[in-house]
Amino acid sequence: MRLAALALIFAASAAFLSLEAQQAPKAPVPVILSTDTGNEVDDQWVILYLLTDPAFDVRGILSAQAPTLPDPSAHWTLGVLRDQVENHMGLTVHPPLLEGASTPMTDASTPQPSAAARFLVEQSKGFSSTNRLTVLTIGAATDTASALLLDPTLADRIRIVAMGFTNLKPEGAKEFNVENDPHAWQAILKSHVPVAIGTGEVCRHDLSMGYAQAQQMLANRGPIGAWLWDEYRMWYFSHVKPLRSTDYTHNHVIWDIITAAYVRGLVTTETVPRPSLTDSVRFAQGQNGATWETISHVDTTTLWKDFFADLDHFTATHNLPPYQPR
Ligand SMILES: [Ca+2]
Repeated sequence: MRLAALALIFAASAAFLSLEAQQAPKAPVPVILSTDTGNEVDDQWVILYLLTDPAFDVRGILSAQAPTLPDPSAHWTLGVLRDQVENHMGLTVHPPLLEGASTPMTDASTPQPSAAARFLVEQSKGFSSTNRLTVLTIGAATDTASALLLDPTLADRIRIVAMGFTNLKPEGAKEFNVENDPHAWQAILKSHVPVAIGTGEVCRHDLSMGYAQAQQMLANRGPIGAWLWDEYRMWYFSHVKPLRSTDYTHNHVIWDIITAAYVRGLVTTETVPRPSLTDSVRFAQGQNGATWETISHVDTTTLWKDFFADLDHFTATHNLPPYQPR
């Protein structure tokens, strides 16, 4: 009897402790973002989320190359990034912004040196395999892969959360971010760095946003809401809506935010065998026993609620410059 009573008391206090642990605010997650912002309209949402939600401790933002941007593309991206952070968000004090390499890797074992890759190696130094720095890759993976090649021990101190690949079928490896530097992904998959991936297929399913929905969600949200809506609207008319048609049923996808949703714990994932990548950008069998984490679902309702609560709080507490269409 006495033992049973003791066990009951122990179980009750353990349950209380675990509840308390769940309710205690979690420490912010240290992250570095690598983005090809300016190329599409979704990277902006990730930059905003990371810089407005106290759950993220942003240590730096790296500008990534993309062949669709003016040359030298990572330099151009850096300018867009600075404009977004300093002019649209009005931040005079912000995490360091670093320029990445403007050209992709030439093979899977030669790094493209850049200030961004060196910064990533340097920033990782206080981290370990039990306390990893999170690297969000939402453009070409050139700088992240180059950092791994510059210092292979980096694989023991970071984890990568990326938006990339169309789906997990062999031919599904082809996708904008991956095709912008397939060698980078060959190097990442070959290394033992932990990788979580959000594919285009899952983004399309869970992060599609219709014209009316975007308009409604971004209305009355101050200069930043006006900016995001303007960017969405311009992209929608140039890339989504068929020309000379009144068909507004097509959606656009806020692809890259899947990586931030992962860090916020708003996704479901599966751990599956980790593939390798061929030179023709197809998945092939990877090393025996190697795995990666694939995102299968995003809790979109909670994600948008959290995103806009952070944005509204930021707008209410900062003296933002009025939105000037550029
Ligand atoms: Ca992107």
